[in-house]
Amino acid sequence: MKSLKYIAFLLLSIIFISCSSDDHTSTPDPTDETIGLVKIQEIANENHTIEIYSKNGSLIQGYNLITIRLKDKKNNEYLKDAQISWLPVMHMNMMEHSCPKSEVHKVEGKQTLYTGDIIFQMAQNETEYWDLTFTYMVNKISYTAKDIIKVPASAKKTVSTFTGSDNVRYIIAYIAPENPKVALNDMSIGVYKMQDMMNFPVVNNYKIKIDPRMPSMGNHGSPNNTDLAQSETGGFYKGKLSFTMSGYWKINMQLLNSSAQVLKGEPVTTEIPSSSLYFEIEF
Ligand SMILES: [Cu+2]
Repeated sequence: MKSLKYIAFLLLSIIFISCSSDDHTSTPDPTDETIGLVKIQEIANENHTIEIYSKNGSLIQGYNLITIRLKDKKNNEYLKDAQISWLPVMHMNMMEHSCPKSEVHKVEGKQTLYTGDIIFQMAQNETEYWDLTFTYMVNKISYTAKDIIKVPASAKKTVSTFTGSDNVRYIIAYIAPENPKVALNDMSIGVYKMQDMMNFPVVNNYKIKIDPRMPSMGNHGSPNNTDLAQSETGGFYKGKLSFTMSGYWKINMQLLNSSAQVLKGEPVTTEIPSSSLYFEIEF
C-alpha cells in the first residue's frame, strides 16, 4: 500500500513537472507557423529580430523564395501587421548594385509569416558580398535592420545576365520545376530588365522559346515542350518542359520581345549545338 502511494506520488510529480516546464518554455504564439521551413539567419536591431527562412536553410545564386517573421524584442511576440520592404545590395570592388526582387507580402492563411522572392544574379566571392536591408512600419513607426547575407555560387547555370539586341540589360532566372521529373514539367522563368543599378522591374509580354538537349547523348531533344509566356502582367513566364530521361540537360533558350524579335539566343542546329542563352539542369 505504501509503495503504491509512493508510485502515485511519483507519477503525479512527473506529470506536474512536465506540464509546468512546458508552460514556461512555450512562446506566446499557440502554433509555430514555420514548420517545414529552415532558418537561414536572423537580422536584428534594438527593437526587433527578423528571422529569415527558406525550405533548405540557405540562400543561393539565382532564384530564392524567402519567408520572414518579425519578433518584438520587448514581449517576444511575432508581428502580425507589419508593412515590410527589402533591399539586397551587392558590394563589389568597383560598385554597388541590387537585383530583381518581389514585394514582401503576408503569407495567405498565416498570422506571422511574410514572403517574397529575390534573384541574386551574382554570387559572393572573397572580396565582394551581399547585404540585405529591411525597412518596415509598425504602428506608424519606421524601422530598419541590415546585415550581411551569404550568397554562394550555384553549381549549375540558373540565372543569366546579358545585353539584348535592343541594347537593354536583362536578367532571366530559372524558377521551376524545383524537382524535375521524367515527364512534362510545369516550367517557370522570371524575366527582368536592369533599369539602373538599383531597379530591376519585371519585363512584360515577351516570350521564351525553349529547346532542352542532352549534350552527352548526341544532343538529342525532347517532345511536346511549349514556349513560355506570362499569364498575368508582372508574373512569371510559364510553359511546359519535357524530360525523357534523367541526367544533365541544357535548356537552350531564345528571348523574344512583344514584336517577336529575337533579343538573345540562337536556334539549335547541327552546326550550332547550343544557344548562347541557356540554363542547366541535372537530376
Ligand atoms: Cu555584383
